[in-house]
Amino acid sequence: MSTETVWAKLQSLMGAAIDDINKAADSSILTALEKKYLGKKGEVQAYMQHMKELPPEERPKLGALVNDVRGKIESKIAEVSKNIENAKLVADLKNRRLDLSLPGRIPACGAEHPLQKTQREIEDIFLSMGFEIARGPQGEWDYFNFEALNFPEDHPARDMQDTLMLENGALLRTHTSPVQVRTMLSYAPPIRIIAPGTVYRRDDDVTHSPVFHQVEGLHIEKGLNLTHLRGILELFAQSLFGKNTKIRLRPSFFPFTEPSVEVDIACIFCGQKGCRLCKQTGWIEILGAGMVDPNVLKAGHIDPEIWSGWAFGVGIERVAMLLHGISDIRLFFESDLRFLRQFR
Ligand code: FA5
Repeated sequence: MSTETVWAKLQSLMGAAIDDINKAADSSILTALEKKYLGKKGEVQAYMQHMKELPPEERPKLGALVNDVRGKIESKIAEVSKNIENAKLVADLKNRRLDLSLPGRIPACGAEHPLQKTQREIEDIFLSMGFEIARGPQGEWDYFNFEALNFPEDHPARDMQDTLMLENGALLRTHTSPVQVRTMLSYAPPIRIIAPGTVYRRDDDVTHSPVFHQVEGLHIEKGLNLTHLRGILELFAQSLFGKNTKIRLRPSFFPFTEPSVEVDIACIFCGQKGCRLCKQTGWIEILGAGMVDPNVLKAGHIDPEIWSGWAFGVGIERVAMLLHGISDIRLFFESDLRFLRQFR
């Protein structure tokens, strides 16, 4: 056979192969055709046997021809195979009667707990004023929770905080104030910290929980006085409750501050006209505060002749209840999704 004859035959073989492939209805037919034409013993390969009949200079041409035909058949098979796959997919989708207009499935997604959110908001306000975050243990020594804070042993002031005792002079801290002394003992003044955390008391009603959360604030510097405390707390109240929020300081008593104050905000519910939530007074108490008692500075190894300080302690639940108009503290701890979802 001459090269021309082989070429002509290969052309017609390719035509036949392409016709067959175009007609293939499924992938098993395609596989059979691939074997028939391109397999080791297939029809295209068979032409290589004519190689020895050709003069040596013609042989590379035959090789190239066979490869060319093989390549064209291969790409035709690939093309038809893809078409068959697509047609199958379309048929599948039709058979499944997939309704693309149905709403998708929304995956269950958690959200920040309202107390966590309120804590973070309080932290952000003080962090933006240059305060740092300090922490202390929840299981605390009597010394840090009471004695170093100027509550003498057996003093009636201890009754203000009904305490859950552990063993060997340890207890569950009743407030975050022990972090004041721990911080003073660890860092030299000036000090400017807030200490958020969980605290415990033997308390249980709609506004009091046995487990609750406070944020302590402590600022120690030279020459501080009550007006500095007032300025910072006013900024704090305005950042949380709105920029026109007014505050007032009322005399109070804590063993670890002198003077001590309770801080009220003008009622955010009635605009001071008087309502159930402010008990018709126009004011709502939000926190306790005062100038750090010299005895507490001494317990923290800080000289009260040189340094002075102010401190405050705010209940996170109380703030969250005010911000969201919640009247029962227990809602925060019941993990009822109908309640929690409202804070997403
Ligand atoms: C104290 O705990 C002081 N350590 C605060 C303080 C710090 C004063 C620094 C001065 C200087 P008090 O017992 O008032 O104070 O508690 C502070 C806040 O914690 C209260 O205003 C209230 O919002 C919250 N609180 C107290 N007991 C409970 C409770 N059982 N459940 C929820 N919140 C509570």
